[in-house]
Amino acid sequence: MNKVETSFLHKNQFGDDFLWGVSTAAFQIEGAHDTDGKGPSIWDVFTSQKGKIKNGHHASTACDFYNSYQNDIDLIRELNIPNFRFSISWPRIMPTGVPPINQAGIAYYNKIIDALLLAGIEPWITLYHWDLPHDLEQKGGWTNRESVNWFSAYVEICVQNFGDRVKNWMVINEPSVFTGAGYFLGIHAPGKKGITNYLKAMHHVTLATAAGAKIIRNRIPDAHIGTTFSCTHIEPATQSSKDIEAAKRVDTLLNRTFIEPILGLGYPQGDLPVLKKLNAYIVEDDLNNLSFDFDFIGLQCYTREVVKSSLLIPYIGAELISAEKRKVISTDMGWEVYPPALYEVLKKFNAYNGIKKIIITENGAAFPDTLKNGKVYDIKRTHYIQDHLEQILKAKKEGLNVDGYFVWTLTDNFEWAEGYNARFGLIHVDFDTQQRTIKHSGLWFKDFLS
Ligand code: IFM
Repeated sequence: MNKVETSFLHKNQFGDDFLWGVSTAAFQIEGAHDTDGKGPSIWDVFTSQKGKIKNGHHASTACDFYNSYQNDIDLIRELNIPNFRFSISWPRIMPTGVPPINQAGIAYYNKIIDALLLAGIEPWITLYHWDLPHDLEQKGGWTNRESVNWFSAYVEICVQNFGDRVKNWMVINEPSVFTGAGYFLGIHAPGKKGITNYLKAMHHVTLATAAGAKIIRNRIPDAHIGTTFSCTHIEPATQSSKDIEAAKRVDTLLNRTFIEPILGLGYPQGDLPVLKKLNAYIVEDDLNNLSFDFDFIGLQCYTREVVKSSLLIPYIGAELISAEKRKVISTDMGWEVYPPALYEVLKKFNAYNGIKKIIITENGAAFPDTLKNGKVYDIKRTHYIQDHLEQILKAKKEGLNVDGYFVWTLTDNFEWAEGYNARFGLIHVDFDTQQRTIKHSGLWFKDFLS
């Protein structure tokens, strides 16, 4: 008998107030890339460039959530999931990133919010999940300090239009990932490279996070405001002092650099000297404007990283040893399956004084699905979720702060540079027909939440 039948997990073990949900992002699901006045985002442009995305995939249609949202909301209800996280596409409501507003875009998100509320599902909005309007990128995107003002104006429009019904807000999704991959490595949109682009983007995004949160607080007094960070448990490859120091630098970069200024601790320049270069972009009062007292912090953890010292890697002097090299079990993303990482990051972030509440706003896995007789079997994903929930239970039993868990993600979708091959959904999507089939993991989650 496999573990699915023997799992004794039930949502009641996590307490009545624990929040259960599922997370998505506009660009990964909506499609309708130029419908009803939407402007191009940096991802529309990036995906149209040759060689950027595996197999030449693009997201012009994606899961067609733009048209099939009602069907997908019905599926969320069928799965007993009470909270739905989605993001607003900035260029859908402001095609060039700045006014004028595209009223059709506002109307679209109003329809989604109203349909969710009618279905008894609580909407959770992410304001920025990586799809910057292309016109703003032409002006430098996040490397331009003006981006803080552009973003603030966009946040104003969102809260004015949706704040009467939406109380749960997340300002920015995973700043370390989109600045690192998009402005330093050039493997995500907008494809920029280099330390200068990266550090400028880092500072402006952090300022924008605090500025956006303040706007929400001022406009929606009863809002529940958070922002999300990707995080990972870091271990040194050996107990040599070189590897331990290297692991500390990687931990600083991946886990601390974006959250510490928000918590009022400033950038961790002492533990990662390259961050001192940020001082060139920090102007008067910036340090005061970097922090905000969030109601919750969203943590998104998928794996751990094992680190060794390496003189060949500039700025950080460290290298990640891939799961493949370590010959450990991994997902289709090449990420090690290591559930204790979730417990470890909960312990780590609980140690900060300034965090009021922690919600796991993303966790999930890309594994291949087996289709047989109209059913979709994905036992590995089911186990992955169960094993991570067990780590949360362990943390809760030890009294650690953790108040919610959102699965990444509802349907298989466009997984950025990986295209459609990495399937993370609780619901299988046939991308030729757009047919949805609830997977075994979705059925298990439904039962668990019943
Ligand atoms: O698909 C992404 C999501 O957009 C951000 N967090 C990680 C997920 C899996 O890679």
